Parts: sequence; structure tokens; C-alpha cells
Amino acid sequence: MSQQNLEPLDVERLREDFPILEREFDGQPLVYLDNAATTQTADPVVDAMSDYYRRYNANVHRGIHHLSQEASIAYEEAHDRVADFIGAGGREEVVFTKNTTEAENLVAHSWGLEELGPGDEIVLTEMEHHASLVTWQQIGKRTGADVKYIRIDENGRLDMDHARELVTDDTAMLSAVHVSNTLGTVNPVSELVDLAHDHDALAFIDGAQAVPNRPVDVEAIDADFYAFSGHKMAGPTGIGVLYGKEELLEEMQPYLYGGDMITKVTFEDSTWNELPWKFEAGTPQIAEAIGLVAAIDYLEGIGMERIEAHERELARYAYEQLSAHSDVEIYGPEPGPDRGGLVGFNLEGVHAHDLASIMNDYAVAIRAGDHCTQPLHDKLGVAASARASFYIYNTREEIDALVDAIDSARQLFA
Ligand code: C6P
Repeated sequence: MSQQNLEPLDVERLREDFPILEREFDGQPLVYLDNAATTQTADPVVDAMSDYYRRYNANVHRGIHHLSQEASIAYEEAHDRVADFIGAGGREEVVFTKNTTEAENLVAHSWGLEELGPGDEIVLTEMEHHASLVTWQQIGKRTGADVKYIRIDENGRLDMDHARELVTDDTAMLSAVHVSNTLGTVNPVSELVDLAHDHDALAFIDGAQAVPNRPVDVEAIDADFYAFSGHKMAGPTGIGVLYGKEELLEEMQPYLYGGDMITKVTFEDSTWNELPWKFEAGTPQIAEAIGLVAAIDYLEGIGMERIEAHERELARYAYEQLSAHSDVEIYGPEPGPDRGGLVGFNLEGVHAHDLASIMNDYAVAIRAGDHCTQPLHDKLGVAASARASFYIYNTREEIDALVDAIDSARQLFA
């Protein structure tokens, strides 16, 4: 279905599922535009987690009593639900982690330390989040592998000619962000994955800003690894997902050792449990996994295509409103299919932190700083930027409130 034919979201109705949005500060309604940092948690998610704690709280895979059986089933089936949501082959390919960052680290340590060495190359993009950039940079240092960066052009898009130059038969891993948390750029991930595969390299896609707001099919993308976080999709903190192709996860060594990830242990040696438990040592995030399932049910109930269209429309509106002012510099591509639901910008003569602080006086919550993309900010020639990021419950009126608050900042600093 084309995006034009999609039924718009009933935002007023959805907002009822997020009571936090009713909060006021100094008599002004909260305008929450910091969704790329974390989204608010939907009531059905809170209810599902509370139901677990109230009715069947127990450790998983450890007890034969009723509660442990119920908790174990819910926890295991959460993997099936996630697999279904992202188009993975099955629960074997879905590892629960703490967040996207831990998923990156899992692969970098488990696969990278084992497989990389001098002469190998890791290709990243200039718009990587530190979760990917710092991780692969440090693994490069430890293994002797070189790290190279695909350039961005003046519009904040990847220079794909440069990508084709950089990815060679020496490339062992290409790690790229699906949607940039700073520029809003939606990268051509299938093309990047194909490029990596043409050179027998693996591809890791960081989907932290993609899975919450658009349909994602990891098998269609053909990513070898794909990661995202529950807290950016109306779900709980403390849970993230690493998708990995089964044959790769099978070959990899565990990242964490301990209980539940073993089959047999002697004083001399140990053998590993089957996937995905091999990568889930210790008591896992049981309530969070249950909450993540509730978040997925909630988002799919709305429809991922509709969510994508809603965010794109808000981003377009915000872009238009902000770009009407010549003293506002906006980063990233113009509105269109390759811009996600966030707008990063700076107001001339006002530090982004001051701007966010003035916004806060009007109860408008935005993020200011380097957004964990310091090298990208260096490239943009700024120390920091302000960022408004949208989700299912945001409205055009809230963007108007943002623009009004920017006006006030402008007057204050004039
Ligand atoms: N970006 C932001 O305000 P964690 O913290 O592990 O759940 O997610 C890390 C991460 C990885 N990749 C991308 C593209 C991200 O945007 C993030 C988180 C937040 O932009 C916090 S810095």
C-alpha cells in the first residue's frame, strides 16, 4: 500500500496510553520531543510487566514449579515473537541483550576478536553512533585491523561511490547505522549489505532508530547481524536484541560465561547450550522480554507503515517550519523517503545546550549535545546540536510549540 493511502494515526487516542504525556510543568503541558533518546512506555507494556511481577515472577530455566514454567515459556516465546516481528528465521537467531550497545559489543568481541587481524579492514560510516564506532575502533586496535569510514556528502547522505571504493576484498566487517540518530538519514542498508557480501565481508546493521518506526525485515535486508533496543519503541529499558544468522551465531564463541549458557561443566571444561541461550548467561531480563512483546503487539496493532508515515510527515512539517528561518541550520537530508522522524539543528549564536535549557522553560523536551556522534559533529564543524525527535503520540501543534520556544530563545539572545 502506498503511504498516501494509509489511514492517519488517531494520535489523541494513542496519547491515552501514555499518561506521562499529561504532565505539566509550571502550568505548561509537556511537549516530549526526545524520542530518539528514549520513547515513553505504553500502558500495555507496563501492564504486561506488572502482571508478570504480580502473577508469575520466577527465574527461568531453573525450576520445575508452575511459576518457573510459566515464566520460562513467556521468556522463550518472547524470542519467537521478536523473530516474527523482524523477519528472522526463528528464536535461534534472536539473542536478548541489555541494549543495542551490548549487541554491538557481543559481535565485536565474540566474532571480531576471534576473526580479525592485521590486514583486515572494518568499514564504518561517518555517521555511526559511538555504540558501533567506539566498539569497532577499539576492536581494531586490539586485533590490528584497520578501520575506515564511508564519507557523508553535504546533504548528510552516504557517499556510495566512496563506499564502493572503500569496501574491498580486505574488508571483513561493514557496520552501518540504518537510520542516523543525528542526521535522520535513512541509509540504503540492503545496498550496503550487498556490497559487503560481494567482497565476502559480513554486515552489521544498527537498527536502534529504525525498528521503532518502520517495517524492518532482516532477511530481506540480508544483514548478518542487526541490533535494536526496547526502550526506543514504547518498550522497557534494559532489553535489546541482537539478530544474527544462525550459522554465524553457531560458530561464534560466547560473550559472557556463567549459568544457563552451558550444557555440561566439569572442573576442566564446559560445553555450550544451544542458541540463543548460549549468548544469554545468567538470569536474563524476564520482565523486560515480556514488556518487549507487549510493545511489539502494541506497535503492530497500530501498523508499522502507518507509524513510518506519521513520523515522516512530522519530520517534514518540522523541517519546513525550521527552515523558514535563515538563522536555523538543519542537518541531514531534505524531507523524503530517506529522512526519518527527527530533525537535528542549531540556532545561530545560541549554544545547543542553552537552547535546550530555554526550551525546557517552556516544557519542551529536546536533546542537545553530540548525541554520541562526536566525530560526526567534528565533521559538521559544530561541538553540539539540538535535536527534536518524534514518535507516534506527537502532533503538529507540539512542533509549533517547539518553533515558538525557538523564537523566544532568539529574542532572548538578540
Ligand atoms: N541513541 C540518542 O539519543 P542504547 O543506548 O544501547 O539503547 O542505544 C545505542 C544507540 C545505538 N545506535 C543508535 C543509532 C542510537 O541512536 C543509539 C542510542 C540515543 O540518540 C542515546 S545516545
